[in-house]
Amino acid sequence: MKESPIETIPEPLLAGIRRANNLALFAHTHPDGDALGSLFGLARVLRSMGKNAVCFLEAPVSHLYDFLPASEDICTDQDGLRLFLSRAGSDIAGVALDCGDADRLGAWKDDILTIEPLLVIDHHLAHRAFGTLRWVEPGCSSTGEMVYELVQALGASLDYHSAFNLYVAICTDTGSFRYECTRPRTLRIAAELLDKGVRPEEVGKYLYDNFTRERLKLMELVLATITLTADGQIAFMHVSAEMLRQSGASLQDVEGFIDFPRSLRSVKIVALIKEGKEGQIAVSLRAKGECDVSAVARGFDGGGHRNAAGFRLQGKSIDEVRGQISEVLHRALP
Ligand SMILES: [Mn+2]
Repeated sequence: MKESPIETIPEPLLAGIRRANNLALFAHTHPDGDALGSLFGLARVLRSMGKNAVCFLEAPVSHLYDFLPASEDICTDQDGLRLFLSRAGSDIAGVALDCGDADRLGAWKDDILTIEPLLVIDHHLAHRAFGTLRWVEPGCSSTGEMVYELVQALGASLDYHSAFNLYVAICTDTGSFRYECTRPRTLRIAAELLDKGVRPEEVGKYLYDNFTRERLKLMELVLATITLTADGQIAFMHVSAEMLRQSGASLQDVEGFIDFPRSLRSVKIVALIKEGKEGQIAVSLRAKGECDVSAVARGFDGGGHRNAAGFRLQGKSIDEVRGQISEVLHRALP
């Protein structure tokens, strides 16, 4: 792959952004730092180009990310989206960021898929095509990195707040520049963002020293569930609805907990089983090195990257899910 993928951005995708005066921006459901940072960063840039850019989110921004210099133009209501679409008429482009497939668009998927053109910008290896025009770059660490390249290609300028958002996006998806997706280009882009005034220690403070007491309590309960199998190579961990109730924390607070079992020296694969609403179980998988958990996730109709993937199941208990995936994970070991 070339140092910068800038020349691989499809020209019609750039033209679609340049042409439209109204831009409806979307990220994946339960957005993480990459999704939100990319969304807010791009929205600011588009507005600096004189465009009417609105970020549509089906839920308010998680308290884990409420420090992001978000745009004033966030809409969290579906009628607002429909009104925006009807007012914009044909002078519109939709942009879906960090979404590996159409289902990840969430509850408003059907409305979003009517937008023409719908431009898709994503870096998931297991990307399943949707939308009108796609720019998918699995070699990029994060969608934040891609948005940076996009801004260059558009000839637009990044202000401090956009740079801050993109830096958070890249930090989140690279595990603060530790994962193998971190390339020389990733660090060069990070350096450009520091030149815009971003301070790594400030971002670090918000990302890592930002716990509530409820979140720490939940962490205590969740870490106590860690079990190891296959000579310590596979770690299971879970979070139940009861733990959420007991701690007063929310499912959003679980983000990042999976890194603790992953940090065990012997561990090659981690499975975090989360009990959600209405009998839904979400499974997050992490792997080190050559283990490919995206293949495992695809087997359960999920997706992701080689070392970070996930899927959902319905109507099963935590124990049943652990039993069901245990053998598949053993087979994914090197
Ligand atoms: Mn991402």
